[in-house]
Amino acid sequence: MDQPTASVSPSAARALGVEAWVDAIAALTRPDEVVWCDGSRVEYNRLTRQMVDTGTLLQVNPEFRPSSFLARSDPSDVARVEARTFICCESEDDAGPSNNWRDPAQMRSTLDGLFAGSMRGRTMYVVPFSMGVVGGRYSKLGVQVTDSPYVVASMRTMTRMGTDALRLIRETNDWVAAAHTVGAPLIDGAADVPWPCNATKYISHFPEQREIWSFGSAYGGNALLAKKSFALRIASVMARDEGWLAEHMLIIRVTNPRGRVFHVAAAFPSACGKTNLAMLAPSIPGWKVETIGDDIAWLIPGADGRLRAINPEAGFFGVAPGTGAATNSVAVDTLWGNTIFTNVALRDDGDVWWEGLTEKVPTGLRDWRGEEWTPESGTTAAHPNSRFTVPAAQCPSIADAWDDPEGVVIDAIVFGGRRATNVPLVVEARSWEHGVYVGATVSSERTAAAEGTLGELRRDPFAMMPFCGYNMADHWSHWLEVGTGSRSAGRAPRIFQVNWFRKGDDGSFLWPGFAENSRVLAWILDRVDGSAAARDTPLGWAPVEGGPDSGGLNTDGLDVDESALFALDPVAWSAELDDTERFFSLFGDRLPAQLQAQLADIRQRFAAL
Ligand code: SAT
Ligand code: MN
Repeated sequence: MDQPTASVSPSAARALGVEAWVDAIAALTRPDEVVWCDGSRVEYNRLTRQMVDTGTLLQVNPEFRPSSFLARSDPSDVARVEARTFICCESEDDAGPSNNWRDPAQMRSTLDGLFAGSMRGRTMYVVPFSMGVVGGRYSKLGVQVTDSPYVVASMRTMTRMGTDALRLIRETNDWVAAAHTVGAPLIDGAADVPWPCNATKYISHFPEQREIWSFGSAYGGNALLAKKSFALRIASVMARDEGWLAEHMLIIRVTNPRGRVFHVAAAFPSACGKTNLAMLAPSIPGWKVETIGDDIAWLIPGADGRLRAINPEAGFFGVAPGTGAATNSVAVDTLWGNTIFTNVALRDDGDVWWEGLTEKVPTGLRDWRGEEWTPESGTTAAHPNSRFTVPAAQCPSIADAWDDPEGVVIDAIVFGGRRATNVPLVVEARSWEHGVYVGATVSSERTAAAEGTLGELRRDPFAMMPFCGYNMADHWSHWLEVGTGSRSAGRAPRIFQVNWFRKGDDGSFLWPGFAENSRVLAWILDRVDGSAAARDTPLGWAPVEGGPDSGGLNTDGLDVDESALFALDPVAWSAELDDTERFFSLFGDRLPAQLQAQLADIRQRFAAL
């Protein structure tokens, strides 16, 4: 290793190029060795073999799934830690009330202390990558350093990583810097553990410097910094500054029975079925859904006023439990090999298993901690936030255009949450402003994707609450500008709200969901196409009653209670709108006046019922 230039801070060294930055991080963290990753298959094979040797990975029986592995995390490191996720911009107001703000200078000094010597006894890997195809017009570059080979292997699946990206990084010196350590130095030859991490965690973002510093975790969004940290938190700030949108959205291509092709972007909070919708196998004849992305969309207004979208990722980091032949057979078929599973259960034949994969629970299971497990154990075999990491290109429903650097033109935007009450199956927003209001008021029951109390109702505007790198109210203003400003030329996509999760009085789901969601998609796209009928409701345009013969929602052959699915209880809604008003008030004078006006308009519509 070259001797680094004395005491140049990594942030200052960045201006001198990636080598200088890497040297400065190495000088701070003092790894035994620095390895520049080339992103090759050979390198991936070497790393995974090495992790099998050290016990970080178990090889899944290759007869069932070639080149696939199981990682068992430390039981304290199983999900994103939102309380330890920080936005460090100069002004606290710019982070807004929905982020944990820290003073950048203070955070840097805390991190300097924590990172000092944090990689001793370990190898520091340098991971150059591109979000979006290398060299693509809308793509962005990044470099992550990490002392976790598990993170390196995962990043190879989730991004375009390696030599081609590095060449552009050197050429342009325009890249996002991401420093990651598990925070577990091996001092004096101390023995390692399969999943090193630290009880102290900091997932820190410096949006103004386009920098990420993550300490103490190796799990998902805490550690795969290209994902939520870069492609959402940092990218949302780049997007604000440059006039585009970085969103927590899946992207699909849908063909209707008449052969017309549409593209849909849809935002749902983590673990609310984005991957399932992205890989939907329609239950109704003549419709076809192809996958472009399952988690993140970068939306860019084109010169023609239309929004184009790319999926900046190269893989899926999907929730395993609940993924089975009946719910998402496309995902099951995607996982035939080249997959890293984390915190799922292991069968005695060496294959993996999780709740919902098969109806019948196999015998001889070990749970996600490696303990013997039976259904009587009183726990789940797979952790509720257990994941698969798999190349997107392996998905049988992947669209040809999924990696088109020009992106696809978006026809409809969908917002959804997990709501047992109040929110109808589907409505169409009356206008772009109303659609932004719909996005801003998404609320959802808490899932296992982040730490916290399951089921608790929380606001999750645009499904971006944990992921917006700046003031959420400014994000709403930015959306208003993108869709109604001069560049949009009145050609912005239509906006819809859906809720697959409404329950009846007996507590059971009112809508079957999964493949049947294609019926809702069909109504949405028939609206875009001009062929579906709708009635005005206080919340927007809802399908007319009377089913497909009247141009309404196709529920043929389904046993569903449409009136319950679309019921609007004025008393419950009055309370919900009061809650929205309280929520809006958190944002003070940053709240765009148009959203306050939408709220007043909806109140009036309920009053007039
Ligand atoms: O852990 S991740 O943030 O990557 C997954 C998620 O919560 O959506
Ligand atoms: Mn997500």
